[in-house]
Amino acid sequence: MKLYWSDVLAPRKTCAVAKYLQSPVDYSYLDLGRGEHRTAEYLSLNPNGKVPTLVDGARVLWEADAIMCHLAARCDSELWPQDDRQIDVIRWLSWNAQHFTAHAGTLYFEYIIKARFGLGDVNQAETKRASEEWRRHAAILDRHLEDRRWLVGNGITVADFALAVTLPFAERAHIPLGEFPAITRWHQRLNELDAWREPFPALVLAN
Ligand SMILES: N[C@@H](CCC(=O)N[C@@H](CS)C(=O)NCC(=O)O)C(=O)O
Repeated sequence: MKLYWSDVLAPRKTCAVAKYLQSPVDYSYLDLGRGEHRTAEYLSLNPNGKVPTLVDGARVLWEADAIMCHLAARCDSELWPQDDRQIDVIRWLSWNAQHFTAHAGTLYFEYIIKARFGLGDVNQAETKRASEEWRRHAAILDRHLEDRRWLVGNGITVADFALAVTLPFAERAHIPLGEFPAITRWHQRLNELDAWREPFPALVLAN
């Protein structure tokens, strides 16, 4: 399997899952600043021109959540459960994409990505709206996690990797994580995993 990645948000969760599962993956780094995700060759794999992309034999997969599920299914991991829990995992992945990480992602883009790639000033109206929306959804997650270790069932799943993806950047992205004690505890639990703290292959340091 070959995983095209870069050291940004969506690939982070796929790299974390690949490392956690010790998946047999060859990593291929794309330098977004140099437009390596917009070459004709890469666009033939991922017409969105986004990272990550996974190539597994004849199968080409884009969308980080689908890639995480595929990696887990490949080794029959409970990260992608095969029973009733699967519906709950899908529920949280969907909620996350539409709400929780959508709003945190706006903050990550405004405060981190814009500065990194020289894309202009922070849009204050956008960050105000995103912070309010994030807080509203974080309150729902915080209640859910009050008496749970992980999002679904008793074990970690791809949903935990997906929902937490912006939280390592909370301070720099002005995400008000500290207001939500149960989310903070849950993220500390994830931080106990090497794969979560340091998901990217060493290659990134060489680039
Ligand atoms: N829904 C996609 C989002 C992928 C995505 O937006 N990737 C960003 C990095 S986090 C990217 O490739 N940005 C480069 C660009 O848009 O030019 C997924 O989950 O894989």
